[in-house]
Amino acid sequence: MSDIKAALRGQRIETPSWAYGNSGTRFKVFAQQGVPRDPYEKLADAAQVHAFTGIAPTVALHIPWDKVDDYADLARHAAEAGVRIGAINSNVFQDDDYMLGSVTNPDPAVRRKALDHLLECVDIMDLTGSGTLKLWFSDGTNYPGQDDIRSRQDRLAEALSAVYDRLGEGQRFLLEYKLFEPAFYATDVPDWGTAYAHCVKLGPKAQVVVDTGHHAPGTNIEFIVAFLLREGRLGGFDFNSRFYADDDLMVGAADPFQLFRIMYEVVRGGGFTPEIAFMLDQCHNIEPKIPGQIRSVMNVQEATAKALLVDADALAAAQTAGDVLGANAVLMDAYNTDVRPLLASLREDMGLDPDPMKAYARSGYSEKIRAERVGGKQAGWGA
Ligand code: LRH
Ligand code: MN
Repeated sequence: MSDIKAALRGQRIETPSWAYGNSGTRFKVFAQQGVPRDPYEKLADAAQVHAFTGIAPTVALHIPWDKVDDYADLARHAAEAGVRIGAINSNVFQDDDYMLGSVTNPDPAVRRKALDHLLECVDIMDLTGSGTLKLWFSDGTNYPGQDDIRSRQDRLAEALSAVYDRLGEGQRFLLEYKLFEPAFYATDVPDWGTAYAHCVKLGPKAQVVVDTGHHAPGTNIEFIVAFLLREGRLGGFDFNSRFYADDDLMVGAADPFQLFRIMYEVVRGGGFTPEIAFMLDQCHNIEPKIPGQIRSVMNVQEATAKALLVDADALAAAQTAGDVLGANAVLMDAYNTDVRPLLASLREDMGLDPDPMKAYARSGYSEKIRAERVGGKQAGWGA
């Protein structure tokens, strides 16, 4: 058990700055009291999640949502709060010029503008000490014939190559795929295969990020994880959960068994390493945001603990013997194990309160920010 505790103690989960701001759907964004007004306050809230879970020391930024005058100062502020800047997320999906695409747009001037933003994000990596650029493109078309699918792939490859060449020492980019939305006919990076093919063409600094909300219903995501790990091209995860589409709900909330199966393939595939970025990408549209992030980190931790509990030798023996039910039972035994006492004791070993949710509620931080953060413009997606 001590080795499992040691592995769990080394777990690192990255929270997204945008989860602390207001978010919603096209129907409504419900503003919440105490929401941050700037990236500094977002980092302060993220530091709370790390303070109570002990395993969330980095925060992903999204540009321009987290645009500041002095990124080095923002990184210093993060360090003072006990966290670090993680992945830098580009945003070429909210500018009017990108209606027909960003790096795949038929207009070379628009493509240039989009590429300049991606290169600016690498500058921000230099200034904040971030080693990871996360690239998601909303690029796609809504009607057959609207644009040439192959030409758009050529344009995409050209931009990715330019970004790849700009990456410095110790820097990489993670290419994110998504089946649909906002494009409703063809998305230019719709699936893991397309992302993988572009990354392999470029080189080892280009890896694939698996957003658990970006697949067709019924997709076996853990197969994709196992495959990308085997290829050495799994760069990370955007964890969330969904009942229908890209719902961005708390990871593990909709399908904790799927999250367990994914983490089992991570453990089995040797992916439980700092090279893999375990990031959350969620929106707390109606629930309180900091407790929502704490709960999400705990959900990943629980799934990971269960995955680490799988009796690998017994499983291998049953698999080799063709013992279908026996093999399945080994995995289900781990999944059906209540790991909450183990994690509570781990937190005590780490000098933390065994119940982060209750400890945060008792801290009075929510009341403090609701009282202090009056006036100013609350942070959001700025859409
Ligand atoms: C796109 C996405 C991407 C982010 C955005 C916040 O759906 O998953 O990772 O840029 O959400
Ligand atoms: Mn994502």
